[in-house]
Amino acid sequence: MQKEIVVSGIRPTGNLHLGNYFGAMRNYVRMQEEYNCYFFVADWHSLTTHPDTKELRNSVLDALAENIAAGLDPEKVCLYLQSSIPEIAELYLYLNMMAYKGELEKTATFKDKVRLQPDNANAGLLTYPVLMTADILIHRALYVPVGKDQEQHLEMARNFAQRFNHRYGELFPEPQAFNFGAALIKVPSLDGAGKMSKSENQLATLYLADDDELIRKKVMKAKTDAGPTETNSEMPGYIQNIFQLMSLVSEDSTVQKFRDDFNAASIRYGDMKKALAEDMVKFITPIREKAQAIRSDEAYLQKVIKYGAEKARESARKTIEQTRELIGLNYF
Ligand code: AQP
Repeated sequence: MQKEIVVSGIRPTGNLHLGNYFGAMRNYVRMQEEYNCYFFVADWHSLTTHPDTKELRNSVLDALAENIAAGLDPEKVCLYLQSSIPEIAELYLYLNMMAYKGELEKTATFKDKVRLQPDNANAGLLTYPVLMTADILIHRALYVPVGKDQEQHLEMARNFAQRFNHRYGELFPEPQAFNFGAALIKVPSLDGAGKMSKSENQLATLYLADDDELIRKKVMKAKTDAGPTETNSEMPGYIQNIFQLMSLVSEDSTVQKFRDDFNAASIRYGDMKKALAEDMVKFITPIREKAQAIRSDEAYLQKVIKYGAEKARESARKTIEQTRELIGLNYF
């Protein structure tokens, strides 16, 4: 039986963090045996917000190393760079003819980014969901393992796929966000405001490259309060976040102990944060150390990039040929 096709990407805009790990990378690793997986580093996408490319090469290699350290096997999945596949840019061009200014302007991430960079509201930022659709459709993927922040983009990708199929003929499946049937994940930042992110909220984000002391420092600074004064109180959002983070890396019994303490109004947040910090250190340290070792072998990473580009282009070429055929751009 043919394996179902999966695509997902990560922007090389900084060090990868726990949000990237639990929203995306963990599923990449879980899917690599059962699915036909294409995972990429989205270097074109990073240019929409990071026009200065001095750090780009480093960030691309870091992202590759961190993904491999997290368990991705470049022999099992196709691991490549977005800019290695010119066919994606061609598909992006066709899809742009089916994307309307009004719907793009309404996209939440576009509005957010324009607020953050009012002097650089470029067309690439506006058409980000179109390029993301091209990334997915170029391999005709059905599943896209992503975090909750990408839900709206996936809905747009389905719309664009439908429009293409309707206008030129059936070619693309309608891609679905994927988390093994569970709700998509949003890993909250430690200050209780928003999600962990590569370039915003850095002191409230735990990066896979953070050293043990920095992890402890960040966790101990997480927002708490004096604790509940009555049993079975309602839990404030920022405390729920700490429980959510704990449930990602700690034993169930540890989470339950602090939940019981909270309900008994006897919780000591200092103790809870100390336990969380130690479990975070235990979780992040092996990934960080492995990533450092892989990152120091540039020759190996170059090989991964080259091998990935060859495999990804083979699949992309087939899609572009059929796309041109359906549109009527087949002159010889
Ligand atoms: N906090 C998060 N929780 C769950 N999933 C998350 N993802 C990102 N943050 C969280 C998922 O990681 C994948 C890669 O997304 P990205 O490259 O867009 O990551 P980012 O950290 O949000 O980085 P940006 O957009 O590059 O952020 P800034 O603006 O900080 O520079 C996706 O599957 C995403 O869902």
